Amino acid sequence: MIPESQREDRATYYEKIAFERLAPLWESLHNLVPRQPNPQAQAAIWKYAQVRDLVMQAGSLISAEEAVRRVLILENPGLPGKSSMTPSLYAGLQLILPGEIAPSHRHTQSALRFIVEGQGAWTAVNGERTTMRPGDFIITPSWTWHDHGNPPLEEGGEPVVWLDGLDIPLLLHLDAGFAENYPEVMQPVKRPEGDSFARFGHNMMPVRDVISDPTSPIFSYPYERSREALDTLYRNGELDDWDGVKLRYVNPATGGWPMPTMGTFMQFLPKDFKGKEYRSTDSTVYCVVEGRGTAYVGETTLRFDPHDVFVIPSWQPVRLETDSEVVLFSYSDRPVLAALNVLREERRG
Ligand code: 1HN
Repeated sequence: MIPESQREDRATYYEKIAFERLAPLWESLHNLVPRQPNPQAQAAIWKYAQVRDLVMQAGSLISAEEAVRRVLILENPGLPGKSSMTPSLYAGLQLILPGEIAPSHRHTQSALRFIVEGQGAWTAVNGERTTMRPGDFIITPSWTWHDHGNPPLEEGGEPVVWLDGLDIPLLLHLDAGFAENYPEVMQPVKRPEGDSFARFGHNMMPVRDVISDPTSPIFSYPYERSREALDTLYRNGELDDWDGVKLRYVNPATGGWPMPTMGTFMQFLPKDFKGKEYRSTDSTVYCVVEGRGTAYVGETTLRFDPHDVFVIPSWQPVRLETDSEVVLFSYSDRPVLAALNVLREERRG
């Protein structure tokens, strides 16, 4: 132990140097350079059965147009007031009602939409609309105009809820956020629905296209396709002891991630799966598409049902178990960690 007199000398010294905007590294070295990640973010789950009514209630409190985006932020209990799920990722549940339009804008933050409930709403990106169905994964690339809409009740519109995933905390940290509103409520539609999928969605692409954009030219990855791939692989005998059958979504033009800052995944776990333990330095947000099970995250047990959202912070040991066949969508900051060469993964035998 340090003698009292020395402690006082040091405290006086720290006050003195603070006037010169100096601080002693030796007091914070262990926190600044931890032996391993020590996340403030906690493993946590949002039960859809508990939040669904609250999301729907927002629908009668404020219009999509007034709200700009009618979203309930999912805030990690370990990061209060930060509007963050993890230090790099944001998550929210967005509601759009029949007949509504969420006005067009653009920002440097990349966004993904994962459709949770309802169908028939559309999102427009780069002059093309895509129709939303449950389980679809949709991209809004950085700095692209985007607006969302839902056909009126008379045309069969129904409330649609999706999970928004954005790299908001990362861009905030980097002070790299820009945003602007489109002069009209909606951007003009310039290409028919399905145009980008026809160009890039069939293991082919336009013959003379040169790809310079890091974000995928496909902006909707329909659930039907992803589900069929997982199903076929499982029937062919594919089953990893940790992940079950897990695929990552790709940018078809590069083979890389769909977006520079977020990786996305879809996995299938059979009934009574008892996954082995793993951990990774990417922080992952999961959305349950089908089935029931449990994620054991360190000391925390997360029981999940369809449409629940849960988060696994960096380097937390996790095991997945199931009561039924399960399909999980997830997104993480893996491309960022990989680009910085600090992606670590440990799969325990
Ligand atoms: C945004 O533009 C959307 O376009 C959703 O749907 C959530 C959260 C923060 C900032 C922009 C959207 C957002 C957002």
